[in-house]
Amino acid sequence: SVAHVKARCPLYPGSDTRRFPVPDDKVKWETTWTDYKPVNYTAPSVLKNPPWADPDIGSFSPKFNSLDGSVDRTSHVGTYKVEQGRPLNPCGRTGLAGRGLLGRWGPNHAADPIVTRWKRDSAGQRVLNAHSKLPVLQFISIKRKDCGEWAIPGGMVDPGEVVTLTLQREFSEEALDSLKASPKEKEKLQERITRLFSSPGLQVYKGYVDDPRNTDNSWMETVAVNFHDETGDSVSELPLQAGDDAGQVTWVDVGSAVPLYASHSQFLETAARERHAHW
Ligand code: RP5
Ligand code: MG
Ligand code: MG
Repeated sequence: SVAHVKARCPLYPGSDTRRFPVPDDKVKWETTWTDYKPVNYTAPSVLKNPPWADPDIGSFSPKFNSLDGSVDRTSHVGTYKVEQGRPLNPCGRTGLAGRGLLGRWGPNHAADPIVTRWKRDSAGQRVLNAHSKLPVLQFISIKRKDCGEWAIPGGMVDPGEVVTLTLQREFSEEALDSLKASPKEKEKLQERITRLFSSPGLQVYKGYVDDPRNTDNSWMETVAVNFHDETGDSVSELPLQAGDDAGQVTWVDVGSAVPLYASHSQFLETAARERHAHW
């Protein structure tokens, strides 16, 4: 796997904790580094013992690298090492030990729904990029409340939840604000969602996410799936409304010029290339 960069951001998100600086050539655990002294940090919100978080290690000894009750502690990238009872980040050092803002020791599983359509002009013709001459894709993007960055409306897989359901649920919560809808509105939203997610979609990524919240012992992994509406008729009618961890929601042109949260640009690049779209 590629060396993470955002997982080494100097200031840990949502805190005033600074990571122990890790240079590129010291990221790999295989590189001996006797002076490595990562800062230990687990956010107060995690230590409060919410239902989505593990207890602190000590009396708690989860089954790593396996299904642990309904919690999936297997990694998409293979078997990870466990040292002194703590799982080791498969991408190497981050300068921070503990869990930071993440609830699970080891992999924290997420799913990322990428809903796309072609960008069209007022006459309904597909818009081509002036340089690449390739048609431009647009995806439904949310502005994350935690960091203000634009992102795919993804979220965590609940224990026992199948990823196909996480994709639909997170899209509904963050891009359609389904949590605040009335029972009647919920029913209508559910109908649209079922239609939109009725195709299997195109899996564009499965693996480690270079997320700024990652630590030496906790990290994000995801499955990113592209649901594309060729005519755009159906997705263009979706009642976009930001909800949950999203502050805004809108259609965003797909391309290398737009900076996105964590490794999300990488997922969109794959989707664009697979669909012969501009990147
Ligand atoms: C990223 O964090 C994943 O790619 C996914 O988009 C997101 C899940 O975390 P929350 O949105 O629930 O914070 O690593
Ligand atoms: Mg969410
Ligand atoms: Mg989310």
